[in-house]
Amino acid sequence: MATPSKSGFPKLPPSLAAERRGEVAILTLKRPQKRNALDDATILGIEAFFSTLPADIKAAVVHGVGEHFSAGLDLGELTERDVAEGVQHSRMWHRAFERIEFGKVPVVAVLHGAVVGGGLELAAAAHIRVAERSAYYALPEGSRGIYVGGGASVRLPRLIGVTHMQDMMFTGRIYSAEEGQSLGLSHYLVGNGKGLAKGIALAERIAENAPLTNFGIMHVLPRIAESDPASGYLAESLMAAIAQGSKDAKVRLKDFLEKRGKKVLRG
Ligand code: 1HE
Repeated sequence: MATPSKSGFPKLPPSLAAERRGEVAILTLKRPQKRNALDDATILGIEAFFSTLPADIKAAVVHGVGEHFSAGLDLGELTERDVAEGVQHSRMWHRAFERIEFGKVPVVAVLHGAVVGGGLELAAAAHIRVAERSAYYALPEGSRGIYVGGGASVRLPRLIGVTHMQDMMFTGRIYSAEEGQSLGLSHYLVGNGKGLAKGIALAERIAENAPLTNFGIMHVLPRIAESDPASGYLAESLMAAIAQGSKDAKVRLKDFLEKRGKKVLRG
């Protein structure tokens, strides 16, 4: 694992850059000359970044520079791997993207242009997705004679259902940003060039929540949703009791009752 530098972020490959904005960490895919294709160094850099976030970071944003979010797996590296090496390679992607989904902080992905193959797998590992109107989604693995390997078979059916994913893989279907929004690929749809500001604003909003609440939303909620109902209800009760007992909850509830907390008014 890379050692954190003075900025608090680990040393990253040239395809990635990290910066902080207050309590929000921003990871930039910056290999536009290759359409932000994800080579091994980039995947390991993503893993290092999300594994070593400074303790005071409360949310993160991932986005890409250039015309596209990401063209997916770096096909140039997919040379003569044998089956065993292929499994290890896919497991490396799983490890890295698990650091996003089940890491330290909620992650917002900002999408534009091509969000394809492994790029869509990266986006699917984030908790919130903001898409600009230029975004489009595809799983070209079928036509390349390969298979998804970065977690899509688990994460995409949760978002769009098995049959839409089958359609994407069988037929190479491309979904537009608008279609992606109605299918559930993105949570927010914004104009071109507006995604990063929206993503940062959302991350700042998320960072305001009590850390234990965000922990519950990230780590407990998805497990409950996929468990049998009885264990789900039990896990939910445990999480609710833990959060309620925290100092944060006491302060925030008191703030509301004493008219200092924000109301839930329509914006
Ligand atoms: C790449 C890659 C890449 C571009 N690996 N080098 N992903 C794909 O099947 C998508 C492949 N890419 C494309 O369809 C197009 O590049 C785009 C539609 C994304 C962009 O088109 P365009 O016209 O802007 O760029 P370009 O001219 O195609 O590409 C510019 C350069 O980036 C060019 O290299 P150059 O040295 O000739 O300048 C391309 O070769 C290079 N490039 N995409 C390597 N993907 C864990 S399993 C996940 C499995 C997958 O992700 S499969 C999906 C792979």
